[in-house]
Amino acid sequence: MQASVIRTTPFEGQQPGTSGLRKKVASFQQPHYLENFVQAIFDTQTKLAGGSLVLGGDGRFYNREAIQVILRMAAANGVARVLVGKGGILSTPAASCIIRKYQTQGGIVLSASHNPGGPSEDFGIKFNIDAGGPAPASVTNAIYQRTQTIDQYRILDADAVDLDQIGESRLGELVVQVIDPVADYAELMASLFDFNAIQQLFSSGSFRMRFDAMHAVTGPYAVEILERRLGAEPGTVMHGVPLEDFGGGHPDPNLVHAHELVELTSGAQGFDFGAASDGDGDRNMVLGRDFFVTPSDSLAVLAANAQLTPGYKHGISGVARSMPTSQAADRVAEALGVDCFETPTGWKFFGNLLDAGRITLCGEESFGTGSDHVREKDGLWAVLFWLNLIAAKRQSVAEIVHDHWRRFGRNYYTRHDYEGIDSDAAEGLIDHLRILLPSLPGQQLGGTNGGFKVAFADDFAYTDPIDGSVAEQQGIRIGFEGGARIVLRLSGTGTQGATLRVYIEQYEADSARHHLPVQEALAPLILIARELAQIESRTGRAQPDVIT
Ligand code: VG1
Ligand code: CO
Repeated sequence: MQASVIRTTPFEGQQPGTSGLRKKVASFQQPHYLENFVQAIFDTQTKLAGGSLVLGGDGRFYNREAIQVILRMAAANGVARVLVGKGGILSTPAASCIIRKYQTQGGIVLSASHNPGGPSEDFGIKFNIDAGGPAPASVTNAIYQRTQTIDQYRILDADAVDLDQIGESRLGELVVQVIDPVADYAELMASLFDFNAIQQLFSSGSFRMRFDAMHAVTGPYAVEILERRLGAEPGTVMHGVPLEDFGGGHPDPNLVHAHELVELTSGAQGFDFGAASDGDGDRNMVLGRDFFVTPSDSLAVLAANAQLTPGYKHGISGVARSMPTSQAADRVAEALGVDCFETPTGWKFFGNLLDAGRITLCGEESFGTGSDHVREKDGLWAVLFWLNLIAAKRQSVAEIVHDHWRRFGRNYYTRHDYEGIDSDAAEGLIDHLRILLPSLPGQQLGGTNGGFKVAFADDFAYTDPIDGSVAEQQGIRIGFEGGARIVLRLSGTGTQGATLRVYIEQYEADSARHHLPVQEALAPLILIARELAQIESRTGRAQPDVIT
């Protein structure tokens, strides 16, 4: 077997976004496109030569092809060992777990997360560092810089590796170790949560749940953990077989895309608990009977009750949330007397805080919750955390959240997404807001009676408290007296046009007012956001595409 050096030229736009490089499959299928990016990883992450690497993906279309290319390139670039998930499968949190457990020099995860899959849909690749988390900007920038000057890559001439047999084989000097993608992760979960209590909950017969894996990567993980280890009834896991196109669905666990689960948990006969995860297994949605837990509330509830689980019985050192995430967790942190950090969108910003022990839990409004057990958000972990709380408190999901609101107040919260809008129009909208920012503080918006007075308005910038790195222009924040907020930013994970995200939040201390329909409770602020940002005239959209 021989390594070839292939001449190549740079591609435009290989800049990783919020979470890796995501493009249409057709982009990745262009000759040299994937290879250039992978070579840029090997050229800049020099510890990989002679070291080990974790490799796997969410099973979407092009996953297996990409893995074969990366294995041959790893061999030609002097990587000593690659741990690859059987069938090419590794969820994002499992990849993080395995990087940490086996102390590899990093990992490559193939996923476009919640974006649809298939020949005409999306593919993605991201590099995770040796701590197990997504590469920080310093690393992704270096990789991107390299893609702009690359003129050759190295690849071994070899046959495809059998990804479906657990065990070791060789590709030139490289040892390819096909591993069980679930075992290490399941063991970690068993060490954090009270599996006996959850088992009893299932065997009591009075608690029934469904987990919707959305034909994405968590199917095998959920079947092993929920059905085999915890004894949930067979069939608890729906859509449990990973498919290359996710069965034609959109593997995004929210009220729109997981509507089947919403229906199953509705009405008097509905299931007590419903949960779903996304394409790569790092997101979670939690439902009770006739009850939706907003991800922001979920983070706050987990923080307030963490000591009820074995893994967090000593309490939490601190909590962090992404900037657009509601301030519900801030109130819990204050009550617990621990720090609460506000970071830009994207999991990479939690890494330093977790490594430094400054936080134990962290989360994002986008159905992401996690802790210091790995360095990624973790969908199934959040579901197990909720099951542990339900078992420990012997309360329903709705009761747990209502109690929480009574104690801390309720942060009404919604996100409105305008998808696939014209990129120039989207940039123009944000530029217009940037110009408005200095004039906003002190203004009364939404009418003088019952209106909202602007307390601050800025374009969010973050200085990492550990390494001092600065991230600017991370979203428009308009804060009002009393804690209400409007946040607007453009998505960094889409592959077509632009997506405008509008996040709206309002605090309500009075428990007599905790039961309003969310969109109704937030209607005045929603109107303010639409008018201030001139959404309809600039984007041509009268309504958002997705409301969560
Ligand atoms: C979105 C979410 C963000 C999340 C990111 C990756 O990014 O808003 O909170 O970290 O997806 O999640 P954006 O830039 O489109 O708003 V995943 O599950 O796609 O890895
Ligand atoms: Co994801």
